[in-house]
Order: sequence, then structure tokens, then C-alpha cells
Amino acid sequence: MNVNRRNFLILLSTTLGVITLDYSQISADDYSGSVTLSNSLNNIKLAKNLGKFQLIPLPYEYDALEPFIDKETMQFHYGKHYAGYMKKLNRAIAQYPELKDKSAEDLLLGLNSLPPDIRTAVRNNGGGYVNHKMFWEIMTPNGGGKPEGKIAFAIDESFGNFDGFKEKFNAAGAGRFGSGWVWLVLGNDGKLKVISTPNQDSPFLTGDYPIMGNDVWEHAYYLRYQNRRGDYLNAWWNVVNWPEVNRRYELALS
Ligand code: MN3
Repeated sequence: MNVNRRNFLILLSTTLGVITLDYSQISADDYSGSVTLSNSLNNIKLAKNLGKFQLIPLPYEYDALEPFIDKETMQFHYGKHYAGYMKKLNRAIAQYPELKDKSAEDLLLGLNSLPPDIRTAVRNNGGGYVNHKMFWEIMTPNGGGKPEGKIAFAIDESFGNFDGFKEKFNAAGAGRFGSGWVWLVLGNDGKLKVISTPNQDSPFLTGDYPIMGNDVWEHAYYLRYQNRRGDYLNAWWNVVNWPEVNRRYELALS
């Protein structure tokens, strides 16, 4: 691996958990190319110049969600699609140093107050960045089964029972025309609801808190399921990380 001094400093500081990078100095060209880092779990492909926003390490191996989500899908989804959203988000905000302290969630919540020329890029790529971070974390190879904790009671209260919730969620995912997401959100009114959004639109755009969501873009399932989105939606419940979903619910309540 050919690592120049600048990249080495960035990699080193990442390992130490300290990122001090003046990304206002970064030109768009810095975002091209990549380096491969190894950790105990994965080969993580990171953008050569990390920028403000970074990839979270995938919390399991690419093949860990087999047979429900195949290895090749995970490799492309994490390494290409998710990484692409991150790079484009970094590129969009690099021109505006005054935004450097904002989280991706804050950028989405305040989309209409952003400079007009980056609103679409932040909506799409900030959404893609935040949505996928959640997506990796709410899945686990030891997943499935029934909800636990406070979210279990809340689901029963809002949807009758778990099966009623699953049915509603699957129907919303199947009914999303084209690309998008299906969500369980905590709405402004404090109530749980199932919604669907197009493209990479985040529930944060409308002030709803995303508790859990499934990606129904074809890139999420087509290699294994082809046109059978319904089969993917059914299989996906086997990898849901309910403790993490419950953690997100408790966070949303607080
Ligand atoms: Mn995706």
C-alpha cells in the first residue's frame, strides 16, 4: 500500500480516535481514490481523504447475514453505495466551513436553512449517509425473533401486536414505487407510525425520528431476490437487531 505522509497522518489519527482535519482546505479531487484498511472484522475501504463524515465499521462480516442478505450485496452496498453517499456529503459541505460543527442529522433537520446550492446534495447524500448508518446497526447475525424492552410494548399498543406491525411495515415497503425506505418512526405527536419515503429522504426531514428502517432500493436485494421484493421484506426480519432498535426508541423518547 502506497501511503503518502498526509494520508498516513490521517490514518494514524483515526486509529487514535482523534480527527483534526481542516477540511475547508480540501479540494474535490482529494475525495477520489481510496485506501484499504484492515481491522479484525473487515477490510474497510475508506475514502482517501476522510473529511468530516466517515464510514462506521460494519459491525459484522460481509457474509454474516447470510442466507437472508448475501455477501456480495453487502460488499457493494457498504463499500460502494454507502461510501458514495459519504464522499458526496463531504464534498458538498467542504465548501462551507461554517457547517463543520453540524452533525449529519442536524443538516437534515435544518435543510431549508442550508445554502441553496447544496440542499439537494445534502438531502440525498446526507440522507443516504444517516439512513445506512442506522441500517447497518439495526441488523445483526444473531437477530430476529420478537421485539424486546419498551419498543415491544409500544408496538403492541400502536399496532395491536407484533404480527400486525410486521404486516403494515411489509405492505408499506412493498408499496414504495421505485427506490426508497420503509420506516418505523416516532412522530412529532409522540406516536409510533409506519411510513415510507422516496429515494434517500430521511424521516428527520419532517421531524420524525427513525426508530428502524428497511432499504427497499433494488441495490439492497436484487442480486439474491431479483424482482421478489416481498421475499426480501419477509426474510429481513431474521436479521433485525431488536436490542439496538429498542435503544433507538429509548433515545427518541428522551
Ligand atoms: Mn442502500
